[in-house]
Amino acid sequence: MHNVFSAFVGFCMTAISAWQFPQVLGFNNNHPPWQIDLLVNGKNDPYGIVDIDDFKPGDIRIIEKDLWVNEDAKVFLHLKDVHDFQGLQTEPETEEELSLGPKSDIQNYTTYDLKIKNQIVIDGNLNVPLPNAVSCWIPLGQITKNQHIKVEQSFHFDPAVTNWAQGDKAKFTEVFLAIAADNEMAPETGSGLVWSDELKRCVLKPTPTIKPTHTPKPTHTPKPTHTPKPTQTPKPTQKPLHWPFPWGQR
Ligand SMILES: [Ca+2]
Ligand SMILES: [Ca+2]
Repeated sequence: MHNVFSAFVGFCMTAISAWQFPQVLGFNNNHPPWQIDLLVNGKNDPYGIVDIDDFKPGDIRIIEKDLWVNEDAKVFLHLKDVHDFQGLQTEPETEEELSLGPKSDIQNYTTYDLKIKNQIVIDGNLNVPLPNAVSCWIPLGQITKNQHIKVEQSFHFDPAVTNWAQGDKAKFTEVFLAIAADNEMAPETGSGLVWSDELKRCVLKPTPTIKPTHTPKPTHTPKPTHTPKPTQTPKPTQKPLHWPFPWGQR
């Protein structure tokens, strides 16, 4: 009855630039009721799903997982908590890091792509840096109950990486989430990042546009009451003057 699974996946490069994926896996038992039961590689406790080694710079490493849900579901993937380590220090690495300074951020030299049921979620041609796929829920789409669905993650390590990366390691946690297919919620990680379907990477959540508050219409100004025209003062009748004037007016 577990529907969230966390996989602790690690990279490491050996002294001969080979990569390995040691991992510590765990899962979350205490899930909200709106989540759907999800199995990853057939297990509620998928310890040891990923185990990859000999991953050379320039290599493409593909990791497949099988998902299964007991109800039609929308599935999301969250990669989080990326950390890098120096691991084994080789002599050429130590020499190069004398000028570079300590450096082990191999995740910044790794691009990531993702497919589910052979449908592309993150296209490899986009060369999305792995850190840009971290800290948001990546929607994987809807899957049908009681079917085995293949998820394929690819990691591409920069072929131009030099000695500084020898023996270096990076690790991150991954979490799958399944919710009911008719659930319209968009899960958030709390990191402030959300998935951009346009850019195919995690981006800062846009600040919601605040609608201006409604400006009330001015209250109706009553028309002035009809002011009666002043009554017309009749012009005094003028006595017409007639020619010839009466003698008495000359
Ligand atoms: Ca290093
Ligand atoms: Ca190292």
